[in-house]
Amino acid sequence: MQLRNIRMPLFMIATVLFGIKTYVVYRFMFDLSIENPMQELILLFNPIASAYLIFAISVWMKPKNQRKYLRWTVLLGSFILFVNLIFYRNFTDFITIPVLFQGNNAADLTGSFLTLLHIEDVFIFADAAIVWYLSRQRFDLTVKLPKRGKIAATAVTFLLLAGNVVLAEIERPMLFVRAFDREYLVKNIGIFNYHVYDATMQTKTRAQRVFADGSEISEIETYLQEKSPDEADKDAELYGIAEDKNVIFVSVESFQHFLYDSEINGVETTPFLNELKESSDTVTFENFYHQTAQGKTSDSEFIVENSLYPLGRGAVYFTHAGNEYHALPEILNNEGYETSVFHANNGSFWNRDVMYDNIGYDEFHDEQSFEVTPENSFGWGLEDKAFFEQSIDYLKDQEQPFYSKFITLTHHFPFELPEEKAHIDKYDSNSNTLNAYFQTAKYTDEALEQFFQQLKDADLYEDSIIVMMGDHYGISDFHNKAMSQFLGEEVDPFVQTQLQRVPFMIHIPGYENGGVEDKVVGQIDVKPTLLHLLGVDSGGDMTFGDNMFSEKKKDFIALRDGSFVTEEYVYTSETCYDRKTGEPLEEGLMEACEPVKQEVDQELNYSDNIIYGDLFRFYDFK
Ligand code: GP9
Ligand code: MN
Repeated sequence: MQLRNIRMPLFMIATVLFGIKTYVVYRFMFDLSIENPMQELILLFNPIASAYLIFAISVWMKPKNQRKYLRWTVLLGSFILFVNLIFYRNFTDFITIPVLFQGNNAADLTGSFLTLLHIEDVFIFADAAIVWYLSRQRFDLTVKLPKRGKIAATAVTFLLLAGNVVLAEIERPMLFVRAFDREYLVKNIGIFNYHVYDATMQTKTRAQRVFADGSEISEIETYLQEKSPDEADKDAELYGIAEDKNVIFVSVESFQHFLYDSEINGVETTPFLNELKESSDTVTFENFYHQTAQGKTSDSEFIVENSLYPLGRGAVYFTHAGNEYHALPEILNNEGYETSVFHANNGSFWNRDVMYDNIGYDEFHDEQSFEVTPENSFGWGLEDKAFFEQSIDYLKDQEQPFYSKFITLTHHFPFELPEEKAHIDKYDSNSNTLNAYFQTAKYTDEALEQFFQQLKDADLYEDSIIVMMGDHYGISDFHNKAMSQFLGEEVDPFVQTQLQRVPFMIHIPGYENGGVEDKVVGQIDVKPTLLHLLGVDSGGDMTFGDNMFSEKKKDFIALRDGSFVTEEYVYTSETCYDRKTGEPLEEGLMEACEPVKQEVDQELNYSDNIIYGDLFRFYDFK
């Protein structure tokens, strides 16, 4: 066929090519779970509807402008898809506007970026190339419709959109109201409409602060008072055990619980942490969940410092760094502690410099405080061993007691390590990420062991307690196939939720009653727990978490996507599982999760309201 015999108008060609391309990308390049034929139909329908919506506007334009408009919109659309795919490969998530404005983070991601590029990505731009080519030929593929034709073409847009909304509503009622899960949104309305939705959310949440007044905070205060154990358990064994001691808090990058006791070819990944877990001077929580969302490390910091939930979109450290908080460093400053953070990355990454200042840290030792050379850095920067070693002098100079947070970096995606520094084999699976994961984990385990020794050598160890926590997952569900191979069981939504467990260990030199605790706890509980250990009364605080040692602790841990874990159940992907067996409850028993589910939604909502409305500005902490 001769190209000039093409009879289809260019805007229709663009619609078909772009629509089908987008479907193929959703279906085969993203990892969206398609559970039934209806979802499959919607997945095919929505890209065509969106493509038509965008390209049919061109019928109102002059031929020359039509060509220009179509060329550039196909290219822009392809680019949006491409950027989302790259982001998805790293985070199994879609871009939101707040994330987009974390520009300096994106710049620092360049190292990971190349690993995230795949050769087949050129396919995403194939339709743009074709449209571009056709629009530059001498034969004219633009349309000149009479007014009625234009109106008819536009009317089709609305029909398609309505069709999409109806299908989505049948498949997932109240999709927009319950939109915790971006994947559901993208599957149902497509990535482009999703971005429009996200922009609307952005405007709405901005307005929320302006219209907030003090009235909401008292309702939340009442809820929290009813829910949480009111008084500090002053008789509890560990109450005040850390009083006047230094607290060294180590946020261990990307460390997941499954690393404990794991082996590759007979070599333990985390021999040091395994040994600590067994020793009586350490309390280890084996059912401790991270609760982070798009803000990753910064979300984990936010949760620990405030015992509030992170936001569902963006990183609070960026979006609400100017809010009023009642954070851990500020409380500890008032108790006479010197407070500091050590992290060998850009001070502005995750907007830390601004947020740390706001929440009361006395000192922030960022990359500038360290000697970073080609020999001691790779991947994301200064390696953990050098990081700890160089921190010791600063630590010695601090006034005691101090509260110091260390954030490690080496065990970060893409988990790169020079060969001579790897003391364990790579795993062997189809995921390079999982394969490499054990090597950097072992490296960090060694770095922690050295750090303990350095603290002893510096005479700091005896007077300190050392808390270690994994910040969030390192292996996203993108690697489920390899993960299933490693675990020897299929990673279903239940297992996926259990994989969100990260280490949490409290090491108390000289203590003899430690051991492994199996209570369900999470990052939200860290602040009240630390205050308990330090003997600081947190009665007047507003926290969504509880002291982990309290008998009256709330019985659920909410994850940011609305999933939750209780002693009995795990609720995720709209299914209630028996936590002990991992089996979904039978039809009819599903309601077992319902009351907790309502509470979880309520609680996440309250926490969001505090942040969006900056409600602590109306509250007097005692
Ligand atoms: C960056 C480091 C890693 O400074 O904390 O951040 P992450 O990508 O894990 O959020
Ligand atoms: Mn992290």
